[in-house]
Amino acid sequence: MKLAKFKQPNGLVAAGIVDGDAIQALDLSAGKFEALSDLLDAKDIPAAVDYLPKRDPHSLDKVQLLPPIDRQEVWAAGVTYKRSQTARMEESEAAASCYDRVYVADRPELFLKATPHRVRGDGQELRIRTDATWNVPEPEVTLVLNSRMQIVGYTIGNDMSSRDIEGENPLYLPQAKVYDQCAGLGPWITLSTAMPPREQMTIDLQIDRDGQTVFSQSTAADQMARSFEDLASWLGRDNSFPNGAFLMTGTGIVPGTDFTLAAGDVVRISIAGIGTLTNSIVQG
Ligand code: DO4
Ligand code: MG
Repeated sequence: MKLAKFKQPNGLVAAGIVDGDAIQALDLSAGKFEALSDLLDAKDIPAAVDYLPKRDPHSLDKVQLLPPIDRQEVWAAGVTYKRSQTARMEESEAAASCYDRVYVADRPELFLKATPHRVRGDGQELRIRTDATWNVPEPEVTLVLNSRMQIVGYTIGNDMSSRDIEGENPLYLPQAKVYDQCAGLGPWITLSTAMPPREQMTIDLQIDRDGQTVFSQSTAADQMARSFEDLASWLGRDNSFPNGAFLMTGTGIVPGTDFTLAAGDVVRISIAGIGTLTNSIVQG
């Protein structure tokens, strides 16, 4: 089952259920849910969705999808794949030992990535900072957590990163990672029960510039050095999430040192079991 947020042709925002090429708005109020995040907190989400009245279906290409977030914080894990460890160590000699140590440490790197207004969904623009010169998208399997820190679904995340700022000094990480339009989420949430096993969760990144593909690479979630459950349980230590949370689980794909994103680029991230998140890039 896939759940989304979208703008209906009448302009009103709704939560919806995606089936093939169609999306149907759900009447959340019939279940006393105020928002999609409340539905994601239900004890039995498929049963709750079955119970809700549904409106006439719309063709997906006729509606504007929105990021499937309401009030949740977006957190991110770092250096969970070997490729991320080596790329960060190349970026900064001074911080190399931090990345080396966190890759094998029990405690993961976790950081607050975005609040809802900084997030964009499928078909919307993501930004590179005006004061950054070396920027990359980071394609990440993203956990959808309820308020009990259970993994109820998965979506695609793009953890946009300014490598020159992060590489200059690790204390600049929040500025390299958190700014307006810094996070992509979507196109929707696939409930955990409908996801393939982790070893079949392939992750593909493609970047197009002026109609040509300038970068493409694939990995799979089973290349990750940690489990999803381990990351979720670290995030929930002494930390409460009354509205649930999104947790980006780290990137296994980092383009080489000679690559930087440019305004006008189109970034496509596909994850098996979810779909494709497409965003064009703007600067300033
Ligand atoms: O420590 C820097 C951030 C790492 C990160 O975002 C990742 O590995 O995905
Ligand atoms: Mg990342």
